[in-house]
Order: sequence, then C-alpha cells, then structure tokens
Amino acid sequence: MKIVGASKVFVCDENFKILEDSGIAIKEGKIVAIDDYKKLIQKYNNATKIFYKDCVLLPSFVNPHIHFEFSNNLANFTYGNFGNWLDSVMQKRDEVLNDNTNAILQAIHEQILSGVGSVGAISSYGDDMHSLINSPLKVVFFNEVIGSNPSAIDFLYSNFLQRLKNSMQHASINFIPAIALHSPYSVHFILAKKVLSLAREKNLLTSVHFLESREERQWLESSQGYFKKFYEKTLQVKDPKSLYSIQEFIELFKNMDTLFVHCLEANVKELSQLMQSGHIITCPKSNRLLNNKLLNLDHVNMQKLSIATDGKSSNNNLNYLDELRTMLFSYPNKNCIDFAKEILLSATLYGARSLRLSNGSLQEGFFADFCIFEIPSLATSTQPALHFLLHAREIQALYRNGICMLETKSQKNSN
Ligand code: MCF
Ligand code: FE
Repeated sequence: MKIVGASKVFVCDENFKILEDSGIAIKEGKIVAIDDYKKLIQKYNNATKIFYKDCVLLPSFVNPHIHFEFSNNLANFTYGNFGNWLDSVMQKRDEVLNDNTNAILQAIHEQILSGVGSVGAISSYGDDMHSLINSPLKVVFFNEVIGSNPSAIDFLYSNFLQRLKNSMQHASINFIPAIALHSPYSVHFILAKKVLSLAREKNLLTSVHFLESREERQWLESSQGYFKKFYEKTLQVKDPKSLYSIQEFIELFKNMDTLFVHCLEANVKELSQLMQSGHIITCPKSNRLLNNKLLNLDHVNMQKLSIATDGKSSNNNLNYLDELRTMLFSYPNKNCIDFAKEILLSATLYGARSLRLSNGSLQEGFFADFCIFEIPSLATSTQPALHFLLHAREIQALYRNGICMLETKSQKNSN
C-alpha cells in the first residue's frame, strides 16, 4: 500500500472536484481510496507515504493523437495550406523519417515533462514501437494503414498485419495495440473494409483522420480540386474519383469505437454521427498551421472531445500544456474560468474514455496514473483550474500504475 498526497488534488471527475491537503491510497497499481491525507495515513498506517507540499496532484494527461515517427521535422514541411503541406510531406518525408530514434526519445521526454502519461501513438512504420514500450508512457499503439492503389492492397495489408502482429506480441496493460486508417483520401475501400473487419473481430480501437481540410471535403463531395491534381500528378492515376462519399465513409465505422481526428469541415449532422460512433479529437495548433482554422465547438459535446498535439509534422513542439493553452486562448466566446475546467477534463477524463483507458480521473478502481506539478501560488487561488493552466510548466513527478516513473526534483517532504 502506498499513499501519495499533495496540497491540492484535482480529482478530474465530471464536477471538477478539488480537494485540499488530500491524497490517494494505492494498491496493486490502482486507486483504493481518495481522501484527506491525514485520514488516509491514519487508516492505512503501514503504508509508505509521500506528501508533495505546494503542489498539485492530478491525473496524467491523455494525448490521444501523436505521430512520434515524424519528430525530426522542424522546418521541412510547409504550413499555411493543406495541399502545400501534403506536397511537402511527399517530397521530404524520407529525410524527416531518416535516423529518427533520438528525436522519438526526445519527443517522449517532452510529452512526459508536460504531464502526459498516456498517448494514442499513430505508428506508420513501427519505428517508434520499442522506444514507446520502454518508456514511462501508457500507450495505445495505432498501427496505421495507408494506400489507395488497388494493385498494392495485398502488399500493404500484409505489411500492416505484420506490424499489428509484432505489436500484439508486446501487448500489456501499458501497451495496447490498435488500428489507424489514415484517411478517406488515402485508403482504398477494399483495404479499409479488410482492416475494419479485423478491428471488429478483435475489438480493437480505431482512429482516422477525417474532414481535416476543405480540399478533403471537396474531393469527397465532387472528386474535384487539390486531390484530383494530387491523384493525377503525384500518384499518376487517370481520371481519378473519390472512393467514398462522406456518408459512405461514416457508415464504415458504425457500431465501432473510433477516434475521429480533426473534423474541421464536418457539418452539424456529421458531427453528431461521429460523436455517436466514437470521439472527436482536436489538434488546435496543427489545425491552425495546416488549415488556418479551429474546430467550431458550438455543436460539439465537450464530453466527446479530446485534445491532442498531432506530431511535429504539424506542430512547433510536443508540449501538451502549450496545446491546452492554445485551446484556452483560441475561443474568446467561451468563459475562460469554465472553459479551463472543460479543457482539463478533456485532457484527462474524456481523453481516457476516448482511448478506453481506465485512468484520467482519481477514482476508486482506476489506475493510479497521475502527475505532480509544483505551483505554490495556487494555494491562494480562487480560480485553480484557470491558474493551473496558465502557470503549470513542468512535472515534478509522474506515476504510472502507482509507481514513480520520473522525478525531476528530489522530494524532501516524505512522511
Ligand atoms: O495529422 C496530420 C495531418 N493529417 C494527416 N496526416 C498526418 C499528420 N501528421 C502526420 N501525418 C502522417 C500520416 O500518418 O503523414 C503521413 C501519414 O503516414 C503521410 S500523409 C499522405
Ligand atoms: Fe495526425
């Protein structure tokens, strides 16, 4: 038994309850009690204990969409227009992906320092697998499938199956294999159906980039615009046509659990269909850079929304707190005090639900996946969620399944 306490505890339940001088009792990786720290140490008097003074203890963040393999990118890809970005990816992908091991390790570290404990990692090639398995993160590992050329389907499917198999061999409570379909403009429907039937059969979580750009919507609706040229010139396809309508693509995911990433161009009806088939993931900095736009939240149920960084392929860094602050500052029509709480819940409780993880909230029976930030000024705050979002910088400690995985400063206040 272990007890960990702090001056402030953000429970991250639906009401955003905050406790003072409280803590959690942990047994076999899970939370068994949450209460006043003094009461806990009396009740479990044989437990090892640690109290973090002037600190906030909260569930580690859940970043449900990140491409670690692209972590070498700084200025290789071009921003400001989705088509230009995709052209630059096609041109410079190889140099960005080359020799990426150190960049992946650095990216994992940056995630952790900003409080991320769980990720949804989109893996295009499997190059990030071992670094992730050996990291302090809890990982949902989305093996990506991509390819629209019908003559390459067999090869692409068997390559995907091999990666999925490799990942299955390492499955554990900290590493959960899953499936990502790249997008409706890049995956042939035969390939999509094969992969989705496997996901259904094995009850694997799925993720897909969907309605990210105006270019994508135009292609799905009329087979015109940027993607017509992309197919003709880059992929050398004659008289190309979209392989799905928007409705046909949504249909594919019926009765599944899917993370729909971006959805910037989805209309009200489509958003409601997507929220029924899973969760919406928004990546504010990526969306700003690639599409000059942010998700309109007017018709989005915040409980169905999670916030992600995307990869360095479309972001200046992988600091999750930076992403949350971007979110906070990007919606001036929202009351910043309430919105700060909603953002923190999306980053914890709702993010965990989108990845089907039993964490993201300090509740009995949940995994003890949490982190500690030292912020002395929060003691007198009357707006703790907002002030936390504004001033949190770097974790002091990160725990996974009740075990301290990283400490940035040695703790003098034990016992
Ligand atoms: O989410 C962003 C933008 N939308 C689509 N794809 C990617 C993003 N960041 C990286 N990607 C990757 C994707 O996983 O780009 C590659 C794929 O492997 C090539 S896209 C034809
Ligand atoms: Fe992405």
